[in-house]
Amino acid sequence: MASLAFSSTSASPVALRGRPNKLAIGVSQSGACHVSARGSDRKARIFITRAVAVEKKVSRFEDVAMAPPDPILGVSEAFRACTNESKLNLGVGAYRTEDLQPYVLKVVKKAETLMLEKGENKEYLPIEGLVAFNKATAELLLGADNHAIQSQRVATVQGLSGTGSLRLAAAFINRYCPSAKVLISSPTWGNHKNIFNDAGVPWSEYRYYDPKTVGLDFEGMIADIKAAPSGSFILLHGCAHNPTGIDPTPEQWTKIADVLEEKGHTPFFDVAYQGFASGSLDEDAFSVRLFVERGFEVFVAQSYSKNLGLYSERIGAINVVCSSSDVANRVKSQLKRLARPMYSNPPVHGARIVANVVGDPNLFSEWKTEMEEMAGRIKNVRKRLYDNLSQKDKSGKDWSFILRQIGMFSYTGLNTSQSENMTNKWHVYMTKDGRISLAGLSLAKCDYLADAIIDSYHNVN
Ligand code: PLA
Repeated sequence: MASLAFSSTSASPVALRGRPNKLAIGVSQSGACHVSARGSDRKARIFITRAVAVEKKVSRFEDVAMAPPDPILGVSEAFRACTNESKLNLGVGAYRTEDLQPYVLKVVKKAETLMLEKGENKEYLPIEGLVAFNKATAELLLGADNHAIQSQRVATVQGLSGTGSLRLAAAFINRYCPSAKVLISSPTWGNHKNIFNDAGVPWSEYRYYDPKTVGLDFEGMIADIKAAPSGSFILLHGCAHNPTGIDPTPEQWTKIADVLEEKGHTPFFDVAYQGFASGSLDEDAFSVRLFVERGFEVFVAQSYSKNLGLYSERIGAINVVCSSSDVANRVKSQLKRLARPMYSNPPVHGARIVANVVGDPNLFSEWKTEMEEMAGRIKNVRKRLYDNLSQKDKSGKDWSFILRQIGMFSYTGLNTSQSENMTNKWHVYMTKDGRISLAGLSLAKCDYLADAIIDSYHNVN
């Protein structure tokens, strides 16, 4: 007779209820199953069928604790559960129309129609992804005439959007630069820390945001980057810093490059908002192009979630600009080697959309127009929110920092309790760090939001 011991707090015979029951299951050769209890209940013996025994079996994962909700994506779950009519989801950075509806770009629909007409197949992609996409994405980032591209010094591998591309690069750093540390800005997009933690890459923070000026702590940033061990990877947001919406000026980028050069650090750019910050793809690639121009070896993770609205297609790339084509070939081969056991090869649909849009001059120019429209709507909402706040708030507080921030977000300066008040009292769903996504706001809702912010700022500590 085989037997298996396990403990249960679930429904059990009346005699055992309320006690942590130590039970033993026995299965006889006939397939009948009996359960016996230990200690004072030892005599209790119940014959049950095998099926019932399986139902009552306690999980081997009993000690697995409930994970906390994700600080960003968990906000959307809470929003969905809320029944209040005034509710607003300003948590995740996802673009909405003025009617607060999700938006599929017209160029995306056109590209998809073309793909259907061509009758594309669903064969596996190579590990590195769609070749036409990899070419298009590197050119979009660096400019088609960029010397690094022309001399084949860029290793590009299609990734599972921005997050997956960052994760692949982190795995590469862990394997090939095991003693190197990554420096990330304080604050940064919350998932950066998870990505490097899970990849086993040590990280620390450099100063970035100065609450006093609600601006960049440039001196602090430079001092911390200088103090980092030589050869560190410095994670930089290419444009539209998340969550602060504060970017270095071109002069400051030059100074940052000087310090990285001096210290032998490697820049690692996260470009999740190209075209979404200024409305111009080229302008938003300024920082990355500057570092490439200066001869750095550079990591750049790209995402098409925001600028092409391809959130759930999971399309992006990791580019490693290397000092020679030979090194680039080897780096690419190792990125592929890392990708293969993780997810084998990437999905094709989003890659084809990007390749079609970027590769067709008409679609490309239509995309730029639509992107300008999206960036423009966010700018209008930003301005309206500022106007409402300045008109309604009689305390004399200067809200102009909202106008100086760029991209999808505004970092309001509201603390955790104030942010909680926004949600609990006003049904405005947002992250606890005081960040609001202006892409989820309409002109019509700015008035309501301004009331919520003023109340939370002045009446909650
Ligand atoms: N990098 C930064 C700086 C981001 O803000 C985001 C997305 C990503 C990478 C990854 O996006 P992707 O994987 O979809 O390409 N940040 C969002 C969503 C918009 C999120 O948290 O996943 C945000 O609300 O912050």
